Order: sequence, then structure tokens, then C-alpha cells
Amino acid sequence: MRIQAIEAESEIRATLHGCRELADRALGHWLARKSVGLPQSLVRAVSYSLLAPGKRLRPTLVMLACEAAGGQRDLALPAAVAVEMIHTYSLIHDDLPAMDDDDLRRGLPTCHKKFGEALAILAGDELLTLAFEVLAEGYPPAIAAVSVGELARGAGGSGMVGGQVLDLAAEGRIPGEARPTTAADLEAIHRRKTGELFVASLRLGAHAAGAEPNGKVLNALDAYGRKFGLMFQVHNDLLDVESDSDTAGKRVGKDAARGKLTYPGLLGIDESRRLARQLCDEAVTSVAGLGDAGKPLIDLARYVMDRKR
Ligand code: GRG
Repeated sequence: MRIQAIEAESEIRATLHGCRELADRALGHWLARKSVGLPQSLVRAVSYSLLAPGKRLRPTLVMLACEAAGGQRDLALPAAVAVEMIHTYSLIHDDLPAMDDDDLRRGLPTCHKKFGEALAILAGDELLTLAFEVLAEGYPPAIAAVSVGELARGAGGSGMVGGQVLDLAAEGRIPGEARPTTAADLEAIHRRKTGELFVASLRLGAHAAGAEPNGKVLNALDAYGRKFGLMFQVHNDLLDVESDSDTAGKRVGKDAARGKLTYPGLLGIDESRRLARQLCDEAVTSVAGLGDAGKPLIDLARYVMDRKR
């Protein structure tokens, strides 16, 4: 059993490395292709944040979902790039003084610390817009149209942006919005704020492979994405309590300092760890029916549970 776990970990490390390399190359390619004629300051700010050393977890999910649906990794690349652009825009905007006010991201000064607030806002806007352009140019029209809808749902008010509003409301910072306080509220915040973009990543990968709408693969990926997203967030809250900023590559301990609604704050550390393990098991069960094609997703969920940043 122990040997199997060690083998699974070394396999997923190799898979993550391969996906990260592919994603980085594709990001560089699309950035170069779409930067011609743009103001150089904008290109510098966008490149700085997008090419900073992120884990490329969402692009990896796009690629693994594409393979789980029977496609080749290459097919997933435009969608992988688009999702990473949306994710990076959200990090740039989240770090702004009006939001989470952070000065360290991916081990580097945040975009607004380096380039000023106005250009950081515009770099985020550019990434948000460019993501959809990449989908439109990267796929045949039918797949592009479905993909644009998926990404908009994951990123917009029903997903990430809506979740961010509720997250700020929990800190009492959105006038007129009820203040979320319970564990159910917290789950609803994270389902939107981080979960929906994970679900969209998986669905985009399946569409790139030409998966049947509402078929077995898409349903399994949806269930996996929901559990994976929540597990990721519970674990993220734990890292904020338990890690240090050198290891995490960002400021830690800030959630409690700001009185944020978090899993360790609501449930305690031990119960949060138990919940993260349970969600991991449920994510694994969701894709067990996909056979060998789903194995990298299983190994990824277990690996992410052990991450330190
Ligand atoms: C500003 C519209 C808007 C949304 C912001 C996702 C988000 C909403 C804010 C990020 C704040 C945060 C730290 C959330 C916790 C989960 C999370 C998204 C962590 C960062 O993702 P990783 O760990 O980062 O995948 P890397 O840098 O590896 O890509």
C-alpha cells in the first residue's frame, strides 16, 4: 500500500511537471501572439503576473479532464490558457488595496506594488478580456461558443465574482448585502469564489475533447470539481493558519487578523482537516468510474491535500 502511494505521488509529480511546462509554453505563445501593437506598459504588467511562477493547477485540470474524456493534452491548451488568464486577473484584482490589499503574490511583489494601481486594474481587465479571445480563436466555432459560456459562468456573478462579493460581505464590506456567518454560508461562498472556476476548467477540458453534453464523463467531472474545489479551499484556509509566507509565497495569517470567515475559524483545525480529507475521498469516488482515464485526477486530489503552497 505504502509503495503504491509513493508510486502514485511520483507519477502525479511528473504529470504536474509536464502539464506546467505545456501550460507555460502555451501562455508564452498566446501572450506573444496577442501583444503585438499593445502599449508596452500593459504588456509588461500582464506578462509579469501571468508568467509568474504559479502552480498552473487550473490548466492542469483542463488537460487532465481532456484526457479523461479521450482527448490529447494539446487540444486542451487554448482553454488551459484562457482559464489561467481569468485566474491571474482575479489574483491581480484581489490583491488591490480595495480588496485584500496584499503585497506578495507567487513569491513576487503584487502587480499594483510593481506597476501602480491603475495599470494593475487594467492588466486584470486585459487578461479577463483576452481569455475569451483565446477561446474564440483557439477552437472551431461550436466548441468555442460552448467554452465561452462555460468560462463566463465560472468567472462571473454566478461563480467567482459573485463569491468574491459574498466573501467581502462576510467582512461587512458590502453595504446592503446580508452578512454570511454560518458554515453553510462559507461553503456557498467558496463554491462560487473558487469552486466554479475549477468546475469550468474540467468542463472546458471535456468540451475540447468533444465530450458528449450531459454524458457520464461530464457528470463525473462536475462532481469531482465541486468536491475538489471545496477541499482546495479548506486546505487553503488551513495553510493560512499553519504555513509561513516563505513556503506559501504569499502573506499568511491574514485571514484571522481581518476577522474573515474561514473553516479553521468556524470548525477548528482538527475538524477542518477531517473535512478536507472527507472531501478528498468524495472527489476520488466521483471519478472512480472513469477507470484508468480518471487516475491522474485521483492522484491530483490526494497530492493537493498534501500541498504546502
Ligand atoms: C477579484 C473578481 C475577483 C475575484 C477574486 C479567487 C479570488 C477571487 C481571490 C483569490 C484569493 C484567494 C487567495 C483565494 C483562495 C484560493 C485561491 C484562488 C488561491 C490561489 O490559487 P492558487 O493556489 O494560486 O492555485 P497559484 O498562484 O498557484 O496560481
